[in-house]
Amino acid sequence: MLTVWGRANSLNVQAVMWTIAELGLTHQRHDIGHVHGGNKTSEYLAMNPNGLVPTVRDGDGVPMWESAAIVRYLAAAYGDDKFWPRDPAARVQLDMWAEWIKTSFVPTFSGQVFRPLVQQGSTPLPPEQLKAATEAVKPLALMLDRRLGDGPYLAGSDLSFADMIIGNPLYRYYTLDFDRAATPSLDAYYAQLTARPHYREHVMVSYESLRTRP
Ligand SMILES: N[C@@H](CCC(=O)N[C@@H](CS)C(=O)NCC(=O)O)C(=O)O
Repeated sequence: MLTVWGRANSLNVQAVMWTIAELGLTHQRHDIGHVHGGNKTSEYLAMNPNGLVPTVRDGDGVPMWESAAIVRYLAAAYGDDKFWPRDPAARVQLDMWAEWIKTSFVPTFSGQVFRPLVQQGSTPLPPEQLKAATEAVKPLALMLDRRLGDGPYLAGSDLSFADMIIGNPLYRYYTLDFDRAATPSLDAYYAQLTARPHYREHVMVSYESLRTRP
């Protein structure tokens, strides 16, 4: 039994929950973080010194944090060879894109576009700031679009751990109202993900409550 600490509307919790669901693993989740609080208590910090969500425990194992590391753990522990290629040379071709989305796409999109827009409150973002931010996202979306090609998934016909990390921010990317690059392959990839029941349940989660700071 897996125990997950983290609220359902956290991007990083969603990657873990989607993975758990795709792998069909038994779990329980506790709402922690943002309006729920609970992530700065000494008990929580003893599990996750970052004080962020998610934190996961597999049975009575040592707690894990950092969502992408948790996704990789779950994939390696419970996924088949398609979900987690055992061949390091095959796996790195997927993993480099998973790493890239966490370290390039998400900081640019979430940091410069999503969070400023969602948290702008009654003071709209200056148009020139928004324009510069959206222009910064476009080459990254185009890069992913070129890599995806015919898909339907990053690895081709089979869903893998890398899709858990790459597909995860796309719900916010596609539902936020802002100027996106024309990316037919990325659009088709997102459409494919939205047809998956577990993606719909765990990733397509409203972010309306994030408009209010706790
Ligand atoms: N790199 C970490 C980032 C974790 C993170 O920033 N979590 C956010 C939610 S997405 C958080 O805990 N925010 C504070 C809160 O929810 O109270 C990961 O991928 O797990």
